[in-house]
Amino acid sequence: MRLILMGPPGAGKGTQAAAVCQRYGIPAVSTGDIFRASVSAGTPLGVEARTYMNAGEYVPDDLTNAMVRERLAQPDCRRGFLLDGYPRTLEQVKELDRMLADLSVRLTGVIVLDTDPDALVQRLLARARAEGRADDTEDVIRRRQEVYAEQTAPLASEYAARGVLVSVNGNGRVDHVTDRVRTAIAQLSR
Ligand code: B4P
Repeated sequence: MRLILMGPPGAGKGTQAAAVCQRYGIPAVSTGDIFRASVSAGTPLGVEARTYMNAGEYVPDDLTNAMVRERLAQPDCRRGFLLDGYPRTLEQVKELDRMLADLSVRLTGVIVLDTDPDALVQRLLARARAEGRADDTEDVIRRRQEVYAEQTAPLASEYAARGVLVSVNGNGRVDHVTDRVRTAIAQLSR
């Protein structure tokens, strides 16, 4: 199983990735989580990524692609993986195509979480109150939504044209969304 989970900030990617990975026994490769861990550890990657993340901008493709290539080469990814938040640009799509070709594997499919825009902001503001993430302030949330619309939303058309995209309703209770994601995975695996 080799899946991509897409959706705007706050759509529930991280939340659903955890449920999928537990159920199917595959690792979640979350570029956001890896960047945050690098920032906390103060690595050179973290120092570079931090400025972009705190402004709501994407980390440059070359850094992000190199990090994912290294992660997908780890032994735990041999049986499959779920990419959470990657690819986010057309350049990342092209590089992921090359990585999969180099590993001689194919993508099972792409799931897009389609969530009401007002709910997205409310979720992220709630997370800001609970966790205090540096990029969950109202201005930065707005910028992240814009960057998603400009740079990432077009990726859905690209994967739809390849016939590997399923859109899932991301509204409502977490467990209800999880049920819909499972149905989508069953559809993609057929
Ligand atoms: P991410 O960590 O991917 O941040 P995100 O888009 O906000 O998604 P996240 O997974 O955290 O939130 P979720 O929707 O699950 O990226 C952060 C930054 O890293 C980016 O802005 C960028 O700078 C950088 N980055 C990452 N990947 C990159 C790439 N490929 N290229 C370049 N830069 C990259 O959940 C949000 C909240 O909603 C949570 O609090 C959750 O509990 C809640 N929630 C989820 N489902 C819900 C539901 N059904 N009902 C109510 N609440 C729900």
